[in-house]
Amino acid sequence: MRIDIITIFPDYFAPLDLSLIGKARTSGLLDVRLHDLRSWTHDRHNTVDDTPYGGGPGMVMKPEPWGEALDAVTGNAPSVPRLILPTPSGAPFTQADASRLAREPWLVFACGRYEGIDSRVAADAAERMPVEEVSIGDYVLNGGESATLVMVEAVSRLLPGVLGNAESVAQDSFAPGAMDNLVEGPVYTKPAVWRDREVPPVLLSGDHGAVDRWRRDEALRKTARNRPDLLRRLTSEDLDQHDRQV
Ligand code: 6GU
Repeated sequence: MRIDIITIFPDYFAPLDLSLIGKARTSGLLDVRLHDLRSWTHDRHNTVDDTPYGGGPGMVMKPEPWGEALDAVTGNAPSVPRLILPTPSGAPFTQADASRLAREPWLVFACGRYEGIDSRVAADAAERMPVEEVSIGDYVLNGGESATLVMVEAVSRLLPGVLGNAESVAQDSFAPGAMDNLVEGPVYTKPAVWRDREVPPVLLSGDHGAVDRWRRDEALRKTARNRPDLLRRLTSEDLDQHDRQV
């Protein structure tokens, strides 16, 4: 997969050299290209923002550098990328979006700062490519950079060959399938006793059926405690007779 990121802070993406994403890049599974928006400015001060029409606080990103940047990154290519615009006013980014985007060959992230990018940039780009405005949650960040890091990580860990253990993807909280709409319960490793605290004995029993049952119960309990919104979404078909008693 190819991912282009356009930003005024290319250094923000240094973490993409690390860990599994860094390895995916060196092995060629992931081709990340960073672009400094200011290289498409033409004035002495490399201006990327201006005051908002209609008044109000803050600054808005000017359309011209964005138009040139997107032309340069996406033009003259044999294919068309999907353009992602991170913004707190976007549609919520979910695990389903991560797996959908992981099936795309080419994504471009346009990181806005200040009060956002002049709206004509998205309208103009949409004439040539699919465009999505996406938010990573109900809080406000200073710009799209950290949101882009989050989305690049959520997407790239789903690419075939990026994770060591494909099983762990299927088991994740929010993974489609087995434990649908439940978060993962608690996990334990050695030693069996630590600071007088024992690992739940069922996990040492060797009874795989009992372990599965216990894990589902704990996932239900944790979902009820931390994510009552998810629990309310469970249908009666999602729940078995045993679940109803938990
Ligand atoms: Cl994608 N961008 C910004 N600036 N703030 C956000 C966000 C994105 N998602 C949640 N808050």
